[in-house]
Amino acid sequence: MTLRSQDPEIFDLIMRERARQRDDLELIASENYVSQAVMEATGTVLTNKYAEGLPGKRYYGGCEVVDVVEDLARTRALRLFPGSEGVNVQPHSGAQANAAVYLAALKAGDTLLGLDLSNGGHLTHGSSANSSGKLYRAVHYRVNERGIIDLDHVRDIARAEKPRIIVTGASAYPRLWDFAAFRTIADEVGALLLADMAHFAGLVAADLHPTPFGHCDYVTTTTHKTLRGPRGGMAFAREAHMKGLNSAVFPGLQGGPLMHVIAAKAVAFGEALDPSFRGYARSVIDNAQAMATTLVERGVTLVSGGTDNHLMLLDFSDKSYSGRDAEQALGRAGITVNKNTVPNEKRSPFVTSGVRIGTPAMTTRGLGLGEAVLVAGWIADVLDNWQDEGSLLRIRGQVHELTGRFPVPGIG
Ligand code: DSN
Repeated sequence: MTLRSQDPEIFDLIMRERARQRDDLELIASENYVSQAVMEATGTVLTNKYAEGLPGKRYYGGCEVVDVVEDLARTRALRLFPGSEGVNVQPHSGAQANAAVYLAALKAGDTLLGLDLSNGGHLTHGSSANSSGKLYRAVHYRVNERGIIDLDHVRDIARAEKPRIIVTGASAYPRLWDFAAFRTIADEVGALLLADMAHFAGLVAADLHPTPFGHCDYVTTTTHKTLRGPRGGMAFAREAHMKGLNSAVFPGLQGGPLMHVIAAKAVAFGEALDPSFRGYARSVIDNAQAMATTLVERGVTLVSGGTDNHLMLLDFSDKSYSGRDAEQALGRAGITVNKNTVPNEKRSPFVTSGVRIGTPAMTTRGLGLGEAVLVAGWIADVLDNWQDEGSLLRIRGQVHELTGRFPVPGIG
């Protein structure tokens, strides 16, 4: 029986979400559109299979096919990131990948040093609300008054706190990471070094962001952001750490791997290995920089003044409207973003003084430099008229006219 006939309620909701993704302009920096092939692999019979363990060492029979699938995913992941030594493709998410690294590398109470959440870091980098901040002693570095990570400040904290692990990577940091410099700091204080490259993994794969491989003991990522695969995670480690990492993923944290998602990861890695992926990643950055330039010209304050990667952080600290107001106004204009805290945030995390904007999804549907400038102008128009319903609806019409000309892969 088809989904439509068996469960029309869920079917209709999926159709509504499909239309939303097609008609609105998706600018959430951590989202993307997967290809038809990735989508297809995700919806297959592989969802029926239990495969606890690793290829060749499973706790279930009938794994001869999924063993090959997982081996392909691992091989392609290692090819995609030169310098990587070993990988586990089973983490269900980036959060699970980070938790696995901590479980493998730390003892309860060990010190973890990561970027502060309100300065662009992630919950799993030691937030008190997350297990990483409850099980371990988390301390944080911050960005400077220009919104940039100051390595002297990181070194000072590392020397004072003697962390067991230093975490690099962020959810809302628009600049590049200097992993070689972090390695020097980690070596000086005897710390392990983790790169959570979830946001910029696709840029690393395209050789457009410094690679963490060769510098970091562990590298984690999601697979669905700039890498443009299915929702999921994976974790890399130096060869010497792989046994511990594998045990941390299973049985440490997870049970059966999601083999349908692992198949889709393999498909996405195959796509990212194609030379055309570099062109996509280049456009992601070019579009972000064109949007940043236009927004600054229109008087919008950007944390750090611009971007080197796929995202920018708009700072409304000195405005009457909040991040939540801006998110809602942009939503009414057909532009989807997320409110975000900014450095030295004065408002609550539910309100915030910022909005994060990213270009991975709009670039996937083919929008280029001309459209990026146009869209940035609309964003500035929305902010200037955030309480004027007529202006928001007028812009919504323009947004939908634009998105109508750029089909979404797999949706049309
Ligand atoms: N929620 C993701 C993001 O939006 O960056 C990180 O987990």
